[in-house]
Order: sequence, then structure tokens, then C-alpha cells
Amino acid sequence: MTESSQTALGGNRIESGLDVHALRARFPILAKRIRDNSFVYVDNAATTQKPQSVIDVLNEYYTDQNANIHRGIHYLSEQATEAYEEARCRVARFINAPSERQVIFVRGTTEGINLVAQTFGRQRIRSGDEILISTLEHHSNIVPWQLVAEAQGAVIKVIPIDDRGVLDLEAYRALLNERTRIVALSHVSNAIGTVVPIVEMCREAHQKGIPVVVDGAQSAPHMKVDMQALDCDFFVFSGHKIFGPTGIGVLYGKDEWLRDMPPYEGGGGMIQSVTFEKTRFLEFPGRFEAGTPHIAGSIGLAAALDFVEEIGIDKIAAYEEEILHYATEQFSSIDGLRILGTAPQKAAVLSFVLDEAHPHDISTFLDQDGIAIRAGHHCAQPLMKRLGVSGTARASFSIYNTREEVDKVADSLRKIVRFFKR
Ligand code: 7TS
Repeated sequence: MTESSQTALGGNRIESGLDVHALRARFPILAKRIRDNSFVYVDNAATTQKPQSVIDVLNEYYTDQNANIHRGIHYLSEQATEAYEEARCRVARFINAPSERQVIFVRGTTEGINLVAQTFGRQRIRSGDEILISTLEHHSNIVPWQLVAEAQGAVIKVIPIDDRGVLDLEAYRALLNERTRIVALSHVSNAIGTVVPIVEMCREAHQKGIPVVVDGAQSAPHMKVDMQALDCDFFVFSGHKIFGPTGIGVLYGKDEWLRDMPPYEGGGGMIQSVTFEKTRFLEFPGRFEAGTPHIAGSIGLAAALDFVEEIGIDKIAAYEEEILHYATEQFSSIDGLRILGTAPQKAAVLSFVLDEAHPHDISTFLDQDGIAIRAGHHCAQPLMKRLGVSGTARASFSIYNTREEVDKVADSLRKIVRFFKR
């Protein structure tokens, strides 16, 4: 998130130095036509599209390398094992983890949070303890904690937000107490885009000896996430939201916690020795990766991170902020449109409602023009309730979205307003 959004946008070659049209050409799906319209994909918070380089490595892996890992003593198995472990190192460099051993491959953010909740959470939380989350959370950072709370007799506490969608840090401080055993926060809200001051919040929790779990599903694709700078205890993100494949994600954890955490799932690949009487487990990360993992997915994710680093995460952040600024301006001029989420620190997520039309109607209308947005509660029902709506329409932008696309969405929205006003 930079401050460059105040500057005027000059064509698509904007001041963040990106040639967006050249970049778009690397995403084959963007050339698609939908219902005889050019395809406008602004549902990037749900999942991003994939560049050719990611598609190619998946293809190459299955064409040329496929074998199971960590077991076969044969040529391809060794190659596949090496590629999988190299992908782990690639992720560690991307998030600046002190060691690649702290990178655990999971299916995605949801599985990563469940893993932490069911291992670390169950180990740590006892009857009467408190788990602190925020109003902004996605269901996948609420429900896993409710499951633990129910099993252990603990209580969920919630940090409130103001009407702009900004966390109330005074309330946060007041909620941190000797019963708080875990803080679990989303770094960026998927529904309204608020960027949460994680560094500050980690520091305050740590002053009271409380570990912090960060849901980075919406931050890793859009801003630098440096584990040593954030100093969080766990961090989770999904490959598919950062130009990588579905079914692969990352759980990072601090060494001091991972060392003593019990396994999440049992099976092959996570044991040192098994007898019917007693099983000895591997150290981490192997201990948490039972069964055959998504080998191709990890390699695809590494290629996606190469892509992000080639563009530069700071340039991505600057460009997306400009697009958000432009879209906010354009959408604000539409009669009867109200934007939800106006935090000063925001990612490129624009949630809105129209006086005339239900969010689902908005998305159905936009779809007729080849525009993909998301409508509904965005898996954040408690947040919707706080905002006083049952759902919103949401345009979420990525590096390949252009000003022309924003204009198309705005034109389509104006058509909807006219249609319902008739
Ligand atoms: N946390 C946040 C903040 C998210 O945005 C999402 C997915 C998840 C967790 C779950 O990620 P998964 O990869 O395990 O499914 N968010 C969205 C969304 O906004 N629209 O579709 C999925």
C-alpha cells in the first residue's frame, strides 16, 4: 500500500511503471469472450487467474516429472521430491521465514487455520479461556475457533469495528487480558478491504505473552508479507489467490510453537516409525504433511511467486491502489450506490449496494455484459450484520485489471440503475 493513489492515471501505462496490456497477455483466460462481450474479471478476492508460466509448470510436471515424493528411490521420485522441497524454499524466501522448515504445505487458508486450531489451539486452550478474533473475519477464521472453543469450554471474544470498517484498537487493548490465549486476525478483509495493523497488534498481544494467528489470504497477494517484520506466530495463505493453483496453501509458524505441536492428521509421510503399540512422528514440517501432498500444486505455487517477484510486490500494491482509487471515484458517481468499507488503509476490494437492486441481481445483470463480480455475504455473515446488510456486490481487482474495465463495470451499473428506475 503506497501513497501513489493520489496521482492521475495516464492510460494503462500508469506511473507505477506497469505495462498492463503486456501483462494481460500472459493470462490466456483474459482473452476469453463471455456472452459476446470481452471478459471482465473482477472477482479476484475469490480467486485470481493464472499466468501461462504457472499453467506451463503444471503441464510440465505431469508430462515429464510425475512421481510420488519422499519414498521412491528412483530417478523421477528424487526429482519430484527435490522440486517439492525447492518449492518450500521458494515460499520461505517469499515470506522471509527464518527457515524453510517453518513452511508447511496445506490445501489452503481454511485447512491452515483448522490445523492451528486443532493442534496448537486444543493444546493451549482450556475451560474459561478466551480466543480473540475481529468483526472482519472470514468464516474460516471464525468457525475453526468456535469448534475448539466448544470442545474446550472456551469463549470467543470479538474486536469491534467503526462504521468505516476500521478495527477499534482501544477496544482491542481492553479485550487483551490474562484469559486471552490466542488472537486470530485477518490481515486484510475479503469483504470490505480493510487493512489491519498487524505489526502493532502483534506487538501488543506479545507484550501480554499472547500468540497471534494471521489469516493472510487477502494480504499475501497484494502487499509484502515478511514474517520477521510482522512477527506473527502463525500466518496462512492460499495459492489460488496469488496466481497459483487451487488446493495448495501455506502455513507458516514460529519454531518455538511448531516444535511441540501434536500432529493434525495421521498417516504416511509424517512418521519416523510405527508399531501397533507406539508411533513416533517426524519433526516439522513433515509431521504436519500426512499423505501424498499436492506436489504439482507446490511447484505451481513456486512459479506463481516467481511471477509476483518478477513484477514486484510493491509495484503490484501501487498499481492496485491506483485502480481502487479510480474505481472508488467512478462508482461513487453512480446514483444510489453506497460503498461499504471506507477505511483509510484499504486493499483493492470495492463492496457496494444499490438502492434499487439486490446484490445477486447486480451480479446477474453484470454477468450479461461479461463481467464477473461476487455478490452475497462473502463468507463474512457477522460483518454483514454489523454493516446492516445481508450482503453486498463486490468488485475485487488485481494487477491485470484496467481503467477501461472499471469504466465498463461502472457503465453496466448505470444501466442497472436506469433499468430499475423505469
Ligand atoms: N480468509 C480470507 C480472508 C479469505 O478471503 C478466504 C477466501 C479464506 C480465508 C478462505 O480461503 P480458502 O482458499 O481456504 O477458501 N475468500 C473468498 C472470497 O472472498 N470469495 O471467495 C473466497
